[in-house]
Order: sequence, then C-alpha cells, then structure tokens
Amino acid sequence: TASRIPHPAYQAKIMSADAAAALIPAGANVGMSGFTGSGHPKAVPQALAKRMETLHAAGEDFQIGLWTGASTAPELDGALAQAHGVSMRLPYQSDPTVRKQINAGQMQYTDIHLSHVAQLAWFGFLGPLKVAVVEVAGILPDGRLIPSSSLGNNKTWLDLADHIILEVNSLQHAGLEGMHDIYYGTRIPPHRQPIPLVAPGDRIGDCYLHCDPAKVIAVVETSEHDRNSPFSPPDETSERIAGHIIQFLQQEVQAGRLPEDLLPLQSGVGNIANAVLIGLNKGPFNNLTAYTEVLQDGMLEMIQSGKLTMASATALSFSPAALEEFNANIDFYRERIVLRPQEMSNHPEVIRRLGLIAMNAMIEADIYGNVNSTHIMGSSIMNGIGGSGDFARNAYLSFFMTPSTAKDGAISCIVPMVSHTDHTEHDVEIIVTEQGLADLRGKSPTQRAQLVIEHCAHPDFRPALRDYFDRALQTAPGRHTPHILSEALSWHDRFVKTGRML
Ligand code: 0RQ
Repeated sequence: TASRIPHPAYQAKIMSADAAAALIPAGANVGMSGFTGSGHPKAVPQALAKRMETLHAAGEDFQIGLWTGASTAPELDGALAQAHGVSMRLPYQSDPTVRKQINAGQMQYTDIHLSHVAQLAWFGFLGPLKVAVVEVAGILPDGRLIPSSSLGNNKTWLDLADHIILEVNSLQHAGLEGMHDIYYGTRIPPHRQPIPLVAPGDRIGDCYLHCDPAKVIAVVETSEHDRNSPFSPPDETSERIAGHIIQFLQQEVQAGRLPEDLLPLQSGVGNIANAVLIGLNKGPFNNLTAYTEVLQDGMLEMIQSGKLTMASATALSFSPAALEEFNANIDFYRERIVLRPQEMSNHPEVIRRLGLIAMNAMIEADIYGNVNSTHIMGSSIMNGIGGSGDFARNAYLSFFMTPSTAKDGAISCIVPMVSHTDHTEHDVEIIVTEQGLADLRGKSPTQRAQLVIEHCAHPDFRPALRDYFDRALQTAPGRHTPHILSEALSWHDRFVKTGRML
C-alpha cells in the first residue's frame, strides 16, 4: 500500500496496529470512523482490545469512551466490548455484545439523533475528544485524505481530536476517490449560513478530508473487507409491506400530491427496507432519486437498472455480491452516488427542503401513532434511533413499517401504548404492516386509532385492540387520547411474565 501513502511525513509514521493502539490513553474519548459496518478501522480497535485484556488481567482499569458514525462490526464494537473496554458508547450500535452489556448495566449508552452528533461534539456537550481513529482509502501527496466507504462523523473527529490515527485500507477500491462531497461550511451558531444544497446530487464541498499532519501520531496499513453481510431475499411479509407502500405512492401521484418521479427517497436499514427498494425497482416509477443515510443492495440495483438516477448517502453497506458489482463498475456508480458526512445526509434543513419520502422500520406502534424504534418491552435497547428521527420529523412523507406480529405471533407490533417512544404521534404519518396501511395525516387520535387497528393490526389481536379502545373511549377521563392507564402497558407486562401478549 506504499502507493496509497505518497506523503513523507505520513510514511514516517507507519507502524503496527499494536504500536498505534499503545498511543491511546486510558479514559480517553475516541472518535472512530464506521457506519453500518463500513469504513470502520479494522486493526487498531482489535489491537486496543488485546491491550485492554492484558491490562485488565494485570488488575489495571482501561476503558475508553467510544464515539462513531453509527454501528460498526465485530472487529470494532465486538472486540472492544468483549474486552470490557467501553465505558460510554454513542451514538448508534447494533452489536450483540455491546447490546448485552448496555442492557446488563455494564456499559453506558447515549442514543443520539445521527444528525446531532457532530454539532454536539462541536458545542463541547460531549466532552473532549482525545483521539480519532479513521479508516481512509488513501492519502494524497499534499496530505489530504481519500475517504473510505463511509463518511459518518470523520470530518468532525479529524477536526476536533487532539491526536489522529489513520488506517489506510488497500482493500477499499481506489476508485472511491471523487465519490465524496465533504461540506466544510458548517459553523456553530450564531455564525451559521444556509446549506447550499438543493438537489440530491449537488456537490457543495470537497472530495477529500482535511487533516492537520501535525496531529497524526500513527498510520496503520490494513487490507480488510467491510462487514458486507448478505440480505435475506424478501419474504412474503416484506413484499406485502412494499406493495402497500407502492400502491399508496401511486395514489398520491394520481391525487397530484406527488410528482410522477416522486420525491427523493430515504430508506432505513434492514431487510424490510431493502425489500421495499426491490419492490420499487420492479414498480411503475422512473427517474427516481435518493437522499438517504445508508445505501444498501436495493438502491444499488435501482441505480444499475436506471430506475434511480442519483443517490446521496453517508455510507455504503453492501452484500458481497453487491460489493463485487459496485467495484466492477465503480466509474458508473461514481457518476450517480455522492457520499456525505452524516451531518449533511441527515440534515433537517436539507431533508425539509428536498421533501423526502422517508421509510423506516420500527419495533412497535400504538393505536394513536406513537412509534418505538429502539426498545424491547420498554427497557432493553435494540440498536438505537439512528437517523430515523432526523428523517421522520422533517420528511415530506414519513412511513413507519413493521410486520404486524413478532416472535411467531406472541407479540403484537400494534399495541395500546408503546413501551418506549422515539417518534411521537406528531412525527408519524403513515403506518404500514403486511395487513395494510394507515394514512394518519390530518387525523385526530381517535380517528387514527380506528385506522391503525383496522388496517395494520393482525386479525388475532384486532378484537382485543378494539375492546381496549372502546372501553377507553367510555371510561377515560379525557376523550382526546383515551387510555385506561392501568391497562395501557398490560400487554407488555403479560409478555414479560408469560411469553405472550394475550
Ligand atoms: O429480534 O433478532 O431476537 O428475533 O426485534 O426485528 O423484524 O428483524 O427487524 O432487523 O428490520 O429491525 C426497528 C430494530 C427493526 C431497526 C429495527 C424483534 C424481532 C427481532 C429485530 P430477534 P426485525 P429489523 C436509518 C434508519 C432504528 C434505526 C433506524 C432499527 C428484532 O430498523 O434499529 O430506523 N431501527 N434507522 O423479533 C419485541 C416487538 C418486536 C420485537 C420486532 N414489537 N416486540 N421484539 N422485534 N418487533 C438507518 C440508520 O440509522 C443507521
């Protein structure tokens, strides 16, 4: 990889991952690259975990505060958690060991809207950032950095950290150069200016990350793949959810509330989101664009087929097959994909201006339209809010989707009251399950309840939901959002005690 580091000052700092990890002090906040399994450092975190284990075995404390873009991979989150090396994690994770430790009260976790992270760090609200560990695809002779397969918060970590460790990954395609757009115009209030981005493909910044060479304490060479997990082929449930959404969008076009080529799409993570995109790829709409956070296989297929003409994101998260296709035709994709920092991919100002169609998965919704995206039975974290709040509140249309039941039908994903709220009734416009779609726009809570129960709930749970709602209407002290407080969370309570909601 010497050709990827043609800068003498950086060449002089090339060292092993172990040597680089030894430069990270105990108790430091460390900002690492990484977003949904892509662009994370692969060697230094594992070396750091090894060092932590050795020190812990000798009776010494060694933990760090770990900040990233979003979720990473086993060699970062997994390794550091297994070493019990993380005291505070932010802003989004999806690692089984991390999740277990958070839910066991062994790791602190602060779950932040992804668009907020960079500014909270700049405001000083998160404390000092000691070290940045950032994967790049290469370094230019003048010291600028060619970003990797995700951007996340890298710009902010490089700007704010006292010290920088770079991982130069030769397995990231050299053709990523030129795909990124890094806006260096953000300021802290009262000095902010409007963001000059008016279409998903606009380029308003620089292709390269800037970095003060004096802050770079180590350069580590790697040659490792991103996480690249495969997606499940769409099952009948996700195909039906996709079908309801496509039919609804067609009706909106017919009603004149959407143009024929729709508005820029945002699609969440996971298999359902991917299935909706596969559905759209076969669907009636053309000349689509996307302004999203993570570009998964579904969108790549839409770009390949020509359905999607331009996509903006902060990370690429592909299966091995999709990665192969992307790498083989990277010049084609560079014309059609722009990767931005997450403060831009998720920026409320831009989301509102472009008028996105936001489609995110959820854990459960209640009959009044409140949505839980993060917690199981009210207290255990699943992943985190991610970008769903950035998009839901500011989009033109905001969809939340889930199968109507979970755990083989023991759980209804439509409940009397959500056990945790991430998206309030004010941010949720359309709820979709395989049963159907509830369009909640302009509806009162009691009107919404009828739509959600009749269109979205599974038939096995509909009678019990109707019964709850009817009795709440008759007995609640207020008829605006009627609840029976002693019963509102009884479904969850029953599941915790018996393994079934009913
Ligand atoms: O648990 O794995 O133990 O079986 O929750 O559920 O159906 O596999 O769904 O993987 O699409 O994840 C909301 C978590 C959905 C995800 C969420 C159980 C279910 C299973 C996962 P098991 P599925 P998915 C932009 C958008 C927030 C971030 C976001 C997410 C597990 O989409 O993290 O939107 N979203 N970002 O069995 C109890 C219920 C349940 C339930 C499902 N009602 N009660 N358990 N499960 N419903 C992108 C980013 O921000 C990066």
